[in-house]
Amino acid sequence: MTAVASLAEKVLAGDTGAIGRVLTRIERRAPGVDELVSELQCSAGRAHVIGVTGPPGSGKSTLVGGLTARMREQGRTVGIIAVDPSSAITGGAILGDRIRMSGVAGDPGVFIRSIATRGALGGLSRATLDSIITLDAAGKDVVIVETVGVGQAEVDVMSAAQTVVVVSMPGTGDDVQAIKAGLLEIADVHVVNKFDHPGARKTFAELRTMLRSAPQRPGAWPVPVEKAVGTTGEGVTELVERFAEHREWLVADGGIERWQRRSISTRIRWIAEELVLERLRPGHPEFDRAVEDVLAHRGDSGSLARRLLTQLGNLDGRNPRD
Ligand SMILES: Nc1nc2c(ncn2[C@@H]2O[C@H](COP(=O)(O)OP(=O)(O)O)[C@@H](O)[C@H]2O)c(=O)[nH]1
Ligand SMILES: [Mg+2]
Repeated sequence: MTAVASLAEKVLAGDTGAIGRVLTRIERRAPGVDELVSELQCSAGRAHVIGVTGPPGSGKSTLVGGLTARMREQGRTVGIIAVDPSSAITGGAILGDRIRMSGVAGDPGVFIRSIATRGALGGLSRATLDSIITLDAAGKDVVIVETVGVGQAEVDVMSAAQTVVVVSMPGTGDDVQAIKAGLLEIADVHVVNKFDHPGARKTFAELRTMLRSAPQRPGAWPVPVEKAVGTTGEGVTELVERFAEHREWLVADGGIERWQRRSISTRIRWIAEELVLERLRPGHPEFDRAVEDVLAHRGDSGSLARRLLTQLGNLDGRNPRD
């Protein structure tokens, strides 16, 4: 058995050490990781993938801790991915999250991992999706992805979720922050956290008004607005119920299958793009030949680009640098 096959097998058996090793390979984009995740993807597709986003400090991590505890009471296993690209700069943010989630940290039915991949365009989304696939294949019943809803890269990460939860907190100004950040459109469930704070009712009412005034497509999921106090666990049971309802709605509406199609096509595109880009660059013999041909007027850039793609059609998996 190859090393990749045995590592995949261990993940499928739910081996915590193996899951950790695969997630590290994903984050580092280690050689062979695409094959590994592709193999795991064949056994994925069971987990409910829940994305939790919202402004920094709104209580996402605190809520994720509470939600996880509730799901554990229901006997479900949980994988948590905390996506935090800023932590590479700020340092301790992730550790703080871990401590806040520590109520569930020692539980073998809970796997927590932070991702701080920055670097390449789409690197964050890719590491997130591959990590979700790994935890799903490892048999986690629920995979929760937490990411701060500030930049486009973080919002993009949410496309890997089946149910998107947007956490708001009582505003300091007039606006609900979620609206400013463009999170309104992607929410399947809204929650106004810190309901122990004055001003929470106002935020709640604003959000509800906003949602009611948005045009509703017939048969669409009616996006609920919930209240919570992350620090006491108030509202967590209701949130978990809404997630289950949304999942049921997705199943009936064909949404899970659409999600699977989307994840598969996204990965095919990423891998194909990478295979192509690896070969379409100076130093690759066919590429250099095309450049010389254009220079010597033996063709134009467009036709030679097409010729290169045809040549790439005979991909045999060989690395051109070998
Ligand atoms: N008063 C109050 N504080 C909360 C509540 N939920 C979270 N917090 C606090 O808000 C701060 C930020 O919480 P955290 O979960 O790290 O937010 P995140 O950045 O969205 O993950 C922490 O000090 C929490 O203890 C809540 O419902 N009420
Ligand atoms: Mg957090």
